Order: sequence, then structure tokens, then C-alpha cells
Amino acid sequence: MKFPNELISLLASVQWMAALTGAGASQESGLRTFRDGQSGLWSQYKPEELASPEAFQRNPKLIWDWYAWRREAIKGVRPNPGHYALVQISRKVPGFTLITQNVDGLHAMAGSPEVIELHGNIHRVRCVRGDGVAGDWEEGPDGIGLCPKCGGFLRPDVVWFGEELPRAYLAAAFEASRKCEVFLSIGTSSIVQPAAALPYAARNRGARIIEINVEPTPLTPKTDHFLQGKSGEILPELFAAVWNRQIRG
Ligand code: BV8
Repeated sequence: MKFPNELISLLASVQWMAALTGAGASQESGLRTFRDGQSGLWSQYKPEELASPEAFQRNPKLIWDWYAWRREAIKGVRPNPGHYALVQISRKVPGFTLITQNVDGLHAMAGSPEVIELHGNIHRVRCVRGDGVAGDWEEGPDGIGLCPKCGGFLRPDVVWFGEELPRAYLAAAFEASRKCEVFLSIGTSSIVQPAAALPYAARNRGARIIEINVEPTPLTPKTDHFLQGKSGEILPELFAAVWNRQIRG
């Protein structure tokens, strides 16, 4: 992809950058996106219907099994070149903050040193009664994880619709968005709040907004650069166009 010179010189000198990723950033690792991720038995459900405390209350087994199916689908999935390019970019930008809506853990697997996981992580579970986080767990007679401390149900350590995001993570994400000179929105439909408000918080402080997506989103009209295409292709090309040039001096 040919990048505008203005974009290349902007990035070559940037000191503060915030990047927000969505399910599209993991799509080229072979993970279907959140909205079109349902297949087989699960295609009869909308993900938003399942990813909620009410759904778990109503039918814990169904929800527990949905996450077990998703964990299974993620097994063996590896980061793609887009994840690795973000690790490279973080080494070039002194004030770089990576924020993700994804729960797949692929950024950490790619080597990103710090990731703000706004919506939690599907590989972790926690007790429905408290905050104890278990890495592995016993399952009860109905196949649902049981808390080793209180014996109550375990649940995935993710943020469901209608649930508050971890306050410290959200505060850190807004702080980075307000401080950055460049906000990079990658592979997200820019619909789910409060994550979708982050680029606007950056823009309101004068940051330039760059979006990478295979199709326009509600954010696109507000961006300074809309790079249409796959993030696993565009991010490595963008890194080469900006920072490799610096390496050659
Ligand atoms: C909150 C974890 C308040 C779980 C997720 C009405 C009723 C109830 C709530 C609301 C309502 N209206 C608004 C709300 C708020 C709600 C919300 O925003 N709803 C939306 C649907 C309108 N938000 C919440 O409920 C949040 N909590 O508001 O709490 C509160 C406050 C205080 C106290 C108490 C309560 C919680 C939101 C978090 C929900 N959890 N995930 C799980 O994963 O199971 S969100 C879920 O959707 C995913 O994690 C994902 O992050 C998110 C958005 O999806 P995307 O990542 O954008 O993925 P998507 O599939 O949508 O799009 C993929 C994009 O990639 C597309 O644009 C596509 O074009 C692009 N793409 C595809 N391939 C590529 C690509 N791009 C580049 N390269 C490619 N190769």
C-alpha cells in the first residue's frame, strides 16, 4: 500500500501514540470476528445475547460451554503479522500504549509488553461471587467450573454487556487517548462503548486519527487517514514505510 507522505512524516516523529484493536486484528490469525464468530450450534445465537450476566444467570451451562468452545477455537491460533508489527512499533514510539477489546490474549503472545485488556481475557476465569482468578479449575457434575474457595460457579474473566469495565484499565485507556498525538484504531467496528469513545477523546485533544479496517465504520468520517485493508498486511507495510526508512537513515 502507498502511504501519504504526510502520514509517514507524522509517524516518523511521533512521541505519543495510542492503539486500539478489535476482533479484526485477530481475524488473520484465523479467529472469526466477534460479530460473525458464531458457527455450528452457536450460529442460532447472537454473541451479544450470550455475552451477558443475565444469560449466565438464566443458563450457566450454555454460557460456560460457549466459552469452552471459544477457548477450544483459540487453541493453536497464533499471532499474525499485524500483532508483531505492533510490537515493533511499540519499540519505536517512546510513549506507546496498546489497548485491546479482544479477549484472545494474542497481543501478549506476540510479545507486546503491556496490553490494556479492556474486556478481559477468555483464558482466565473468576468466581461469580468474588474476584479470585483461577488459571485452571475443577468442573462440577454439570461441567461448569467450580470456585476452589467457595465452591460457587466460576465464570470467564471477561466483561459482559451491561457490565462495567475494570475502572483502572478504562482510566488508563482514556489517559493514553487524551495524551496521544496519534490514535490508531485497528480492526474494530467502533460500536461497542465505552471503547468506541476512546478515539473521540483523542481527537478532542487534537490527536490525528488513523483507522485500519477492511471496511468503513462509524469512526471513518472522523479520521485523518482511513487505510482500507487487512491489518495483518497494512501494519507491517506501515512499519516498513516509516521506521525501516529511519533505520536506513
Ligand atoms: C457498559 C467480552 C455500563 C465478552 C465484549 C443497550 C443495552 C445494554 C448496553 C448497552 C446498550 N447500548 C449501549 C450499551 C452499552 C454496551 C454497548 O456498547 N453495546 C453495543 C452493542 C451498542 N456496552 C456495554 O455493555 C459495556 N458495559 O456499558 O456498562 C455500566 C457502567 C457502569 C456500571 C455498570 C454498567 C461492556 C462492553 C463489553 C462487552 N464485551 N467482549 C466476550 O468476548 O465474550 S465486547 C465484544 O464486542 C468483543 O470483545 C469486541 O471487543 C466488541 C466489539 O467487537 P469488535 O472488536 O469491533 O469486533 P466486530 O466483530 O464488531 O468487528 C470487527 C471489525 O474488524 C469490523 O469492523 C471488520 O470490518 C473488521 N475486520 C475484519 N477483518 C479485518 C478487519 N479489520 C482489519 N483487518 C482485518 N483482517
